[in-house]
Amino acid sequence: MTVKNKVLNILESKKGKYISGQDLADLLMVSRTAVWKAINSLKDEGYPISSVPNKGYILSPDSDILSSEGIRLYLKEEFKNIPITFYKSIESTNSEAKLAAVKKARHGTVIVAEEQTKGRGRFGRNFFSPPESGIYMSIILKPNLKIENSVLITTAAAVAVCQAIEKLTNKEPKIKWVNDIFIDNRKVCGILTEAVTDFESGMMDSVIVGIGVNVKTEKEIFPQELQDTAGSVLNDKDSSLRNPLAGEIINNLLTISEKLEDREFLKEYKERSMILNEHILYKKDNSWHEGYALDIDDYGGLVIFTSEGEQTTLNSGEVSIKKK
Ligand code: BT5
Repeated sequence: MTVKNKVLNILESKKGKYISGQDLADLLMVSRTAVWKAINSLKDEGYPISSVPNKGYILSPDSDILSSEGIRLYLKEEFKNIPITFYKSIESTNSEAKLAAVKKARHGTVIVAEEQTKGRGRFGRNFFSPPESGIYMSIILKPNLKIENSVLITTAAAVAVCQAIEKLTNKEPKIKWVNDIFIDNRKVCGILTEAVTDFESGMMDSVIVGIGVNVKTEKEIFPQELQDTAGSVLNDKDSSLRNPLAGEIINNLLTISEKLEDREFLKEYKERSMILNEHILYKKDNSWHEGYALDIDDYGGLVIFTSEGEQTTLNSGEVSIKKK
């Protein structure tokens, strides 16, 4: 870790409290000049750090700058050393993570960005990813599962995000099968799971779980076509939730992924489902059909009772609740 990252680590952990340059230098076993250089470089990057004579340095309590060190602070002890790479701006963290996975990145590797210029949704759609408002990250998992289990990972990630939001806010997120998270009937998070497969064995070599959360995106910022459907976890543009929320999502996902096969999380998924026991519209073979959402099966598939009176299971696709 560079001196700059070490200084940031300490300032983040003491956010809103002073620490003297001498104490920083002693803690890190570097010179005061090295500390001073690191502080200046952090200030240049936009960190709201003030220096007050006789008191030292302080990172503003409102600081909400997303960073690898900021996130790492909130990781559980067993995950503290996962590789986290932060980008100020990137086309897509999932595309970057795919490249890293091919180069044998380890389980738990995280790619996170302040902004995406080509954020991706499913089926070639876009995910709007403006700066200073959301979390856009991809986590590489090595789950040792067959390819047919990939939906299971999306469902696990949805539970991980809901648990994190519930822990850190008073919100009650709901899941719209399979990959969307809603608060107050607005989409606040989308998940895109992509697998790098070993064709010989039929096993997933790596799975890239891409998670985009609108943490405090203001309504006016969303493009016109999303204004009626997209929302944010918080309505407070001054909140400083991004590092803790990202950390908690990673903690939950890595914990759940250790025991994916026991499928414990599916119970939680069902409890938070917006569509179970509802009349729905679902897309199959490129056209919309009516049905009733009965259950989520052991692979994360949606079990539907069709309007023709038959039972069928969807493993991917689109659903919406039928307006009464
Ligand atoms: C998703 O697809 O919702 C998956 C989004 C995954 C984004 C993450 S961010 C980190 C990682 N890197 C990436 O490049 N992607 C992942 P889908 O279910 O297909 O939904 C896409 C649709 O949601 C769009 O067609 C819009 O209608 C809507 N949408 C786009 N941006 C949105 C946003 N920020 N908030 C709410 N809805 C949005």
